Amino acid sequence: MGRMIAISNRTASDPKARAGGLAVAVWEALKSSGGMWVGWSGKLVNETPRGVEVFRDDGVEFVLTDLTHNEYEQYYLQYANRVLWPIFHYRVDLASFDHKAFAGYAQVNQRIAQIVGDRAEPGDAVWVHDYHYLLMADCLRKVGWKGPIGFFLHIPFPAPEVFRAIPEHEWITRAMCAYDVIGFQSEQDRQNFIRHLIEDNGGEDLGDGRIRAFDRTVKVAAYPIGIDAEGFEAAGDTEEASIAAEKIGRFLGNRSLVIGVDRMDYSKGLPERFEAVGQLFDDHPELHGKVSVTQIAPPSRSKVEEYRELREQLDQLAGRINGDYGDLDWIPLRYLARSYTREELAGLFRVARVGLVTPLRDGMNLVCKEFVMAQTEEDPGVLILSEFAGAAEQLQSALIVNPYDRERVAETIYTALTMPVEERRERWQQLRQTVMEYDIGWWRNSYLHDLEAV
Ligand code: ADQ
Repeated sequence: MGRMIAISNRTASDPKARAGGLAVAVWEALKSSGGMWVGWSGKLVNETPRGVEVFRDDGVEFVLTDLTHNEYEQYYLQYANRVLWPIFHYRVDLASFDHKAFAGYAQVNQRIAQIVGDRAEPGDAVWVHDYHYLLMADCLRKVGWKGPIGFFLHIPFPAPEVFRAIPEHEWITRAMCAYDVIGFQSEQDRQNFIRHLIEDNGGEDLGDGRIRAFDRTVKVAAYPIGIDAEGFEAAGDTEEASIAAEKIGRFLGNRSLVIGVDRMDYSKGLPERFEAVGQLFDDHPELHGKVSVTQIAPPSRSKVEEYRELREQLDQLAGRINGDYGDLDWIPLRYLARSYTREELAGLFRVARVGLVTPLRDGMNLVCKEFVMAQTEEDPGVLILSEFAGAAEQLQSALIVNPYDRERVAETIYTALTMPVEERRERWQQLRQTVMEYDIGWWRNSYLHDLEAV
């Protein structure tokens, strides 16, 4: 095969952005084929840029374009983040529909497709990432590209009944069928999409993972994304990790640490999690002063109103819980609205007795896999995982919870805190094996194997 061309909203053009798992996976795929990475530069301008910024780094060619303020507003803030993100996470109540925003979204897809079409050569393969570019294959076909195009959706694909709330759903589905391979995080997502193709759009299941719809044949499969498992394990052994562990140790004393780490997003179930923590201290006064819950949640997308409201809600809830249960020498729930490095997180996870990963919906969720890899055999912590995270399909040895069930989540935290070390070890060993086997390299190879077979 020729070069790989990746398209995503943001690229890892900045070497610092290459630390995360996904960026590394895509980077490796591009490097080995002398590939190209196309996306937004992160800069905003007043008029549609005529040119692009092109540079090479370590054999990978970056092709970046600025967005106009208007494009940013319609494509990114409105359509991607206030239509697709909420709907795909089952939050029809938070979606705000707007035909103009869809037009802007389609235009940016088309503009990026033109940039790629001008540069792609026969033999290349295109790999498109995430919900910002659902229409990309159709746009690429319009500019004459005939080679293979794969798509991977990092977030959930909702039940068809929910997806159909999007006014432009038919247009989107038809455009998606221009892809050759569509990858989802979970079996559930794959089934939702197939059901939508068959029940709502007259598609036909060809029985070999391929579906025929809108006069096209598309391979639809689940490729659960993983992490750089060995790398994360090693991050826990660094000095930076020890320093973070020691720092939080000073605050903890001999209390047990329950930790949560999430982007501040309404899909992550943070208010529900805080309520469950309140319930735990209500039900178990014997834990007062003995447990410290720390939630790390850096604000994201703060230009979107729903995210500002979430921030206020969390401030209030944390204040109330600490007011109700705290004491002169004890803060029950600490909530830090900032981010930490991978090494620091690995150090904090290692100290933690319980990892709380309770999203209301999550494509995969990588934090739970990172939590597993940061544990040691001697004294492994317990993972509490939402049944609505894609990762729950793989990590059945975690304590699986319904994040809406406050009382049950509280009881599960109690179970985790009092679990004997033998059971903790047994569960952790199973989890670790899965996270190691289905790591980020497995994900990339299995996806690219299918794309190359097109
Ligand atoms: P996200 O919604 O961003 O990703 P997640 O999978 O948990 O969610 O990945 C977050 C990454 O950011 C993790 O590597 C985590 O360590 C890091 N992170 C989170 N909070 C942090 C903090 N306070 N400080 C530093 N780092 C922090 C989307 C989808 C997911 C899917 C991924 C990958 O929503 O479902 O798993 O893409 O496909």
